[in-house]
Amino acid sequence: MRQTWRWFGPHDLTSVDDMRQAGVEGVVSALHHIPTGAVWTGAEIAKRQAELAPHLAWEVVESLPVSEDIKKQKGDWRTHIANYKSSLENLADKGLETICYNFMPVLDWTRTDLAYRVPHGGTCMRFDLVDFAAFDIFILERPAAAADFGPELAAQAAERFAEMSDGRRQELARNVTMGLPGSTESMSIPDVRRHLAEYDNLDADRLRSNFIAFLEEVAPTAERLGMRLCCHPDDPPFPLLGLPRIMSSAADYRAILNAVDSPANGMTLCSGSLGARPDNDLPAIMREFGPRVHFLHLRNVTLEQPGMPASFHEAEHLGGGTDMVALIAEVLREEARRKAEGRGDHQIPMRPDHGQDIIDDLGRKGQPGYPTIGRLKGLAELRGIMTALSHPSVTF
Ligand code: DNO
Ligand code: MN
Repeated sequence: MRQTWRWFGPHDLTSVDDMRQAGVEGVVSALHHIPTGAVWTGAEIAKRQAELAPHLAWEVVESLPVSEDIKKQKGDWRTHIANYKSSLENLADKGLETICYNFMPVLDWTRTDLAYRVPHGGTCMRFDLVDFAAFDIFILERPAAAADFGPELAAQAAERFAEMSDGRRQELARNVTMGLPGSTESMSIPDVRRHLAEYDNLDADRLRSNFIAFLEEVAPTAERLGMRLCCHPDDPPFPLLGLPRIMSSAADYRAILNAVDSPANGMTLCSGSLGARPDNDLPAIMREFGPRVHFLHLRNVTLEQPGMPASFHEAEHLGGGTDMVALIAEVLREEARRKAEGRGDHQIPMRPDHGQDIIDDLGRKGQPGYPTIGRLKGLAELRGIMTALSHPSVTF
């Protein structure tokens, strides 16, 4: 596994030296300042590379975002697909081959709390189902929300909302609508309503066929350029706000990877996102999709009640519900197979995904989920497992 780290650019609170001291081998980054749908030029790509040189290199793109127009096949979607291909050409030209993206309508990740206190005194991000229902029913006032949650949850949400201070209501709205890729800005409630209205007649089947149409266009380009596209799962992996979600389970990935059967059409295995659903068996998913797993996000979540959807919080990397040792063992098995086949991409890039805020992270206002010390701890723990399982006395 190649040990990588997400870096948001020169304004990131983690410096290049911090990454080097954490033992990072390669960097995951994106050009967040370029509007979604526009072309990433060679000059802009080279600038980010220069910001890391000479000590580190940009090795994985996360994310090259897919526009809402492409997801809906509306407006400028054809231009956006052509631009996506141009961006791929420009990235390949600069040596970048692994491209992560997601296909979630409107929002990227969704949490109700960005600094939930855990017993050791640190904080983490959390998704509270009752708070989320309160947001949906009483703040967003989405007409179908109460019925979607059912009477019991809707009643709990009403009680919770009545007890909430104005400050907490505002904070909740800000947190839920913050999941824009690479940004710390929230969407306004009217903006969210406008976006949702656009999906009124767009169900999961239609979203899936739009996704396949996108891949049929871009995967051949990526394959020709020797690139690996890898779709990040829905986070959390269940429908929210009445929007369809189509990359939440092994069955979802099976459908998409089979529909466009190219090595360039692959998966970002995010154990934290998929792990928020009890029927996702992460080691089994790694075993099934191994040859098409091009990037790994390793983190863990604790489900707070049985069933799905459920509240959850982001656990320490080796805590939570996913057996990280079993998952890493599957990754190492896959890497050994690739090596035996002589595949050039036998080393899969991994990054410690979100971390808890601990020690000097507390009180620093960085990108939510991306603290320096919390991730450094996660990386160190994951590296320990990788090192132990890669020891010559262990064979696969
Ligand atoms: C959550 C994070 C995501 C991810 C994007 C990729 O698990 O890894 O926010 O960065 O969804 O497109
Ligand atoms: Mn992830």
